[in-house]
Amino acid sequence: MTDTPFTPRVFSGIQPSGNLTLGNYLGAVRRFVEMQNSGIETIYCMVDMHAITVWQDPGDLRRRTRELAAAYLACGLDPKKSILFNQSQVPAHAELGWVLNCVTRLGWMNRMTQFKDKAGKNAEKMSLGLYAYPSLMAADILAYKATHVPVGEDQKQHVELTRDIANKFNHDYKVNFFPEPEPIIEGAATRVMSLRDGSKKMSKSDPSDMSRINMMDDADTIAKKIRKAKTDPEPLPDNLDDLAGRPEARNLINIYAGISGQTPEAVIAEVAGQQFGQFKPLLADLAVAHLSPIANEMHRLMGDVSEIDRILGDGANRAAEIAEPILAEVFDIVGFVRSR
Ligand code: AQP
Repeated sequence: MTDTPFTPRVFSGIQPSGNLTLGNYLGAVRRFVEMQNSGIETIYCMVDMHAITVWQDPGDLRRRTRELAAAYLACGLDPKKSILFNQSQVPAHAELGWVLNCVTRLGWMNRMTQFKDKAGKNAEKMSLGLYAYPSLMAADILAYKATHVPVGEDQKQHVELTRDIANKFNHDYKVNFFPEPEPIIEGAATRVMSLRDGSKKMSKSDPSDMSRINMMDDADTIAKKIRKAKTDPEPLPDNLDDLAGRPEARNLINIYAGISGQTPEAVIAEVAGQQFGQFKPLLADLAVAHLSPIANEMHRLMGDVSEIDRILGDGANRAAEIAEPILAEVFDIVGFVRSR
């Protein structure tokens, strides 16, 4: 992490828009846990307001928000060390979001690749919320003056936009109020790809369940998905350069490295010469051994949703205590009369 004149503070979030995937886990949640244990203040959110930028069945959204909270806890986030809450319960996100909508330039938003990917040819039919998503994400981060944002590779552009928005706010109002937060993109699996198509990101909302490993999948399902993962007929080489042009093979090596905590270089040296018939069972065993205890703990936690709601409520109170004075200062800076 680089030096910043602002007190280090970590913020990140995940949408409760589907089953948490192995991609979310390796790209984001594992980093969340590492940062929590590094002694910096950490704030982790279930960003339910982002989730509704595309249609969510209300009952599913409620269940998935609690499941995501259960996943955070089962993966090692500790509500005594980190602030855990769902975004809609802290109004400062939406309120700062509006102010930042008025700072953000349309030209910047038009360059956001995630909107283009998600909207495809149907941009006219997408919600205004989906288009404005990155400016609300900037508010999520800046409402806490967060300095570091652990994310997967796909979110890098949004964190860079947050830096532009912070910078323009500071410049327009002649203040040094917001930090320019840094994306923290680390580990062997910062972009886990679909198991069915090595050119597409593994995603909660992919229509094919076989494209991803869900954190609540049972051992047989994990093994089946890995067995059926798309690969090629060549054996594994002894170096990563020779995996160029073999995205599915590279993805499985990265997943193995991400789960085992090794580098992809070390993994390829270990499995050089193996056919996928040998390598896939090794990967399946590793994934099942690592993920099954997390899934079991998630199921246990989901047996008592009132306890999950209590943890989220407590987190929201603590988050609001930090965000409200920052928002009040923003109101003063922009010239809103605070009449009550
Ligand atoms: N495939 C991935 N590999 C590594 N990291 C990933 N992340 C997402 N997919 C991968 C990281 O997970 C965090 C949470 O993402 P999000 O829920 O805010 O939205 P997303 O990036 O759009 O993730 P999904 O799974 O693809 O969700 P949907 O399908 O709802 O859009 C982020 O840090 C992200 O980088």
